[in-house]
Amino acid sequence: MTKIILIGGFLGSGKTTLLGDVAKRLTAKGHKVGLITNDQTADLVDTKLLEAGALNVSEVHGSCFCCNFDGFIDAIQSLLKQGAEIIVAEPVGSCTDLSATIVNPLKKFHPEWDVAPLTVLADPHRFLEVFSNVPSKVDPDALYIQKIQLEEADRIAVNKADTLTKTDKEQILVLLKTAYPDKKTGLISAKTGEGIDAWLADIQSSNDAGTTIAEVDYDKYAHGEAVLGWLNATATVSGGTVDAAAKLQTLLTDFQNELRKVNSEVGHVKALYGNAAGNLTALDGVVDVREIPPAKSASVVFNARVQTSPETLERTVRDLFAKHGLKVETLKCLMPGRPNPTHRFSK
Ligand SMILES: Nc1nc2c(ncn2[C@@H]2O[C@H](COP(=O)(O)OP(=O)(O)O)[C@@H](O)[C@H]2O)c(=O)[nH]1
Ligand SMILES: [Mg+2]
Repeated sequence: MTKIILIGGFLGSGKTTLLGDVAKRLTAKGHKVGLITNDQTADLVDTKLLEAGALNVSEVHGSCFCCNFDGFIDAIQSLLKQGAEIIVAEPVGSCTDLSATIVNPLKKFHPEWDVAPLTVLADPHRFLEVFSNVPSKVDPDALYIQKIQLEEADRIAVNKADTLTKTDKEQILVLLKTAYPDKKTGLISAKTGEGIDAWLADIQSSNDAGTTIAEVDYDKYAHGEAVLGWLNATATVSGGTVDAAAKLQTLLTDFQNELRKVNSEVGHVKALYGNAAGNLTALDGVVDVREIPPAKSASVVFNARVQTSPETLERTVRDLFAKHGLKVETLKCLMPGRPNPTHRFSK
């Protein structure tokens, strides 16, 4: 039976990293895996990054899975036609209410598929912003989205365990057990593989998908998304992409410094630059740049989700690109619209 695995979680929590890791683990066991990425608009870093890892990826763009359920189904069916047996999908990081709008509709309308429990990832720092007194620059309604994501999850995995001390881990495990005594929760690292085999074995053999439907205040949800400016751009590099990793590090650090001047919290900034990939997942976070298999073109792909207006974000990115010798090829900047799901199950 075709297996559908959904991995949700807020921007920057590690979904794409986990998709890549899971695909490799399942492929090594002889399974044919198809991945689905999702975004409000085209030119998605996640898709190109996963493709660079030689994985089979289908992208749903223009709308999130919940508001374009049929587009999601089309993507699944196209991967199945190509022989996929297990589909792993990553919804947009600012989306929630997935149990009501995707998991339960999938179970009802496609009983021929086996839907795995909905896993929601959380970045440990963001998790502590939601559950302890760690101060946060994130808009309260965006924090509300993260809370609902966790509430509706069948499994919660606090990711990036490799960055945590023993004391941090203990604190997070206690908070998880206190807030969600009835859920299976734990710590994983998509980077080192810690906890992944056990989690994967569990969701592959369980049939409790979509058990919880959260009560969602769509006004708060819509506002939590609307505080984020959303920009996807591609560019060419006038000086070529020699020393790509160093150039990307400078580009992202400059961008971080510009955002610091106006104190705009970062949801996720991600970029591909030649054979380098880079991420920034918080305004005060560390720019993470690494080498990847050489990209097919020398283009730069740049995606930013930042707590600011689309106009300010676009101006800042255009100035940044000009300063770094990048010529814009495509650029789309928007504020996510009010979510209007294709289906919503109330129980
Ligand atoms: N240290 C560490 N970093 C991680 C881990 N998983 C993801 N990341 C990093 O977190 C950033 C965001 O990851 P990504 O998978 O793109 O997040 P997404 O927005 O949820 O898809 C990237 O810099 C990743 O390298 C992890 O387990 N440990
Ligand atoms: Mg992603």
